[in-house]
Amino acid sequence: MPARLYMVHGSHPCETVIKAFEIKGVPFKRVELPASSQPLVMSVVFSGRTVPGVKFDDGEKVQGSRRILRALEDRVPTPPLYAGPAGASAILEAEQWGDEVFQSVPRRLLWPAFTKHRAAMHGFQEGQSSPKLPKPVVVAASHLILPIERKMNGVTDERVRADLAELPLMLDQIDAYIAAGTLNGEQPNAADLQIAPSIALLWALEDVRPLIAGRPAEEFAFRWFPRPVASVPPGGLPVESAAQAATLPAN
Ligand SMILES: N[C@@H](CCC(=O)N[C@@H](CS)C(=O)NCC(=O)O)C(=O)O
Repeated sequence: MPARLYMVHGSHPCETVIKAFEIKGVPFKRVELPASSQPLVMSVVFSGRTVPGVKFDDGEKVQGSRRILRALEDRVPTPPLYAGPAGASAILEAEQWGDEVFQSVPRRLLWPAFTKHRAAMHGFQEGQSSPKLPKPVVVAASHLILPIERKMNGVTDERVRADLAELPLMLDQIDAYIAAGTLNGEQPNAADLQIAPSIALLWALEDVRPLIAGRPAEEFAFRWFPRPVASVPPGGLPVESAAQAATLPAN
């Protein structure tokens, strides 16, 4: 029995793990959970609430994108995910930042953006293994899903404004990792796999896309991952917070 990846379609840390499986050449089967059901299912099958989680062929269960990448590296050391000119400690530090700081930002912005554009949720089903639900069903289901996701991800108006204000600095941080060679080397490392899918999901938010456009971070995001086919139209997020923060004079 190949490894089983418990995932939600479109989840960016799940994309991290899928790409790592592909790079390592390890066969795996996807167990796709319906969006917002994962706290319930994952708490029963694993110990925590979140996807991704993997049941390896030897029976070991590992939950969390960083832990899963480590487990893959232990099982299949080549090609290495923690080696490269930048050195392992720089890769580990960037990977940790990508997981603990940056990864939550697209999650906190996606759901409020959908609140204004519920029908846009329909396009995000593209590529899922189960049949796509019709648009009116998706819009009806959004009234159940959006409040759950907002609560699950700690979305508040203040937090959204703060995320948008901090986003240009976070993108600067990514551009600096790229300039230093920590990200975007010849072969993808664990930090590349952690950070690129978060930028890709942010790029799917048309309110946020202009903040990313033309940066080294944009080209980097789509070097190993495809551009999202679905997007959320502008107007759902108070992007003027980000614009104001970007034009504040440095002191
Ligand atoms: N940082 C962790 C957590 C991942 C995470 O928060 N996943 C979201 C989906 S993108 C989730 O399952 N959320 C459910 C919840 O917070 O209960 C990782 O990289 O594995």
